[in-house]
Amino acid sequence: MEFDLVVRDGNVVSATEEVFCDIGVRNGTIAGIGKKLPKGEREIDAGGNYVFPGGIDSHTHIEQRSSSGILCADDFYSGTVSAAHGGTTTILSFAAQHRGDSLEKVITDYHTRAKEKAVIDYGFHLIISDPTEAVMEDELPELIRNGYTSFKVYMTYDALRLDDYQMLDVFALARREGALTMIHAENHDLIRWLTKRLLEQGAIAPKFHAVSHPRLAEGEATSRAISLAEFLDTPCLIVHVSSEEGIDAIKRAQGRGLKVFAETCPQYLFLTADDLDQPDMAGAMCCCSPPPRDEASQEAVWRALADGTFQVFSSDHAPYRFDETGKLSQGAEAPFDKIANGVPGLELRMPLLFSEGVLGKRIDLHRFVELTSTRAAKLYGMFPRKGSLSVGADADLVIWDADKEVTIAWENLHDDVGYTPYEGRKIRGWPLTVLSRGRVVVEDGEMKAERGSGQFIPREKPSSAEPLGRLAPEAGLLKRFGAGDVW
Ligand code: DUC
Ligand code: ZN
Ligand code: ZN
Repeated sequence: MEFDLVVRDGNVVSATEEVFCDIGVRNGTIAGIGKKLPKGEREIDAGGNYVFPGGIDSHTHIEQRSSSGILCADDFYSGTVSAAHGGTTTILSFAAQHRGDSLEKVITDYHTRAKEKAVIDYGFHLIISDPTEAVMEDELPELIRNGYTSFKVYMTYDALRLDDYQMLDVFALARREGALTMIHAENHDLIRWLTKRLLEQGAIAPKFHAVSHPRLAEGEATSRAISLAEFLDTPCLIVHVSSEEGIDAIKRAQGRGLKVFAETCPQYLFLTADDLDQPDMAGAMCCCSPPPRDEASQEAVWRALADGTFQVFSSDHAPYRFDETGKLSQGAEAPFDKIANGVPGLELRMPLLFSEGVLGKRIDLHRFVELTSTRAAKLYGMFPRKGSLSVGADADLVIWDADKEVTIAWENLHDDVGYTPYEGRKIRGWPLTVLSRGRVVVEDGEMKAERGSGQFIPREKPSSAEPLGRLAPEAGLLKRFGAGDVW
């Protein structure tokens, strides 16, 4: 038979097209797209439902140990099972360097964690917190060449942050090696200054986390990061943008033609600072950085999703249980600055955006696909293998029931976190069947894939990371004045 599997009669939607047709799969890849394809060894009737490319969640923290030693609640089994139930077929997770770590060891450890457990495909971004000579001269360039073509740096957190000088070093390396730098942009000293004053007056409850990370801290750091990247003529991607201040800085840069990309996440559309104001520390469950803001910020984020300022919508799934292993590791009444930062969301990422974004008429279906899958594949060097409904692409498909009504309840989700910030919210639309490389991973709400059946995806150097060729004017001046290149 020509096909191992035919997904028949789907309303097939890509980032640009919508066609009622069949998709034929052979050896895990898409081998035919058309009407009335010949019978396959296995047939799945899509019944006129949408068929999307499998979701790509390009910002997840799985089985990651934080700099203060707290382990995320999800390992690569529960994390990928949960992702798959929500329509995601590829995750990019962080392999986090803590100071003193060699990158080679970090990567080896994360591979060991993921290999035996993942049920869907995965890749790793590095987190660089210690740009030593060995890291910058040898380890990072080598890893970039081996398929780890993006990394994240932090401008805040004592144990992770890089100063501007180090950021310049990192940007210079990214430019030279063709990697994409992801940036956590918040002004460290503004947060530190405010935190000290809040704690001094006894304002320690979780809600003060939202006060201690002001929007201006995000706006300022975003502008600064963009300036440093522009100076070195290297693209960058600002992660988890939450505020109009951040969005404005990004828009200004994009308006000047710079390659500045940006990501936002469900918590900035569906939560506000008021969700941190709950009795008995419960607000800790919604503490993340940057924090959720207010309704005007939510509107600004929706607008920036619709107008293309954001290219990716990821979960920033950073799962910590509401107990002493996670959120309350520093005690049941710990001050806000000692609460592990992060919220869960990888299973609900696509359903939330579909329900409120597509059905709420804020974005169209193509933008939904672009934001949840296709653009991440392009930005991070996986396209067209991932994020594409084309012959030769991996058969990562989601058959999506647009009418299914769901009342969100953690007990129906598949992560190991113990709560969801979206409990009780009513949404419409949920995946019916999820296929990864032609394998049925989820069917009728049941997990069908084996532990360890997900594959590591080495990534190409992405065109997103190619410099514009616009070095700062001082480069020309330097040449004219007769000195050697310092870039
Ligand atoms: N940054 C992240 O990317 N995730 C969780 C917390 C943080 O600060
Ligand atoms: Zn971050
Ligand atoms: Zn994150």
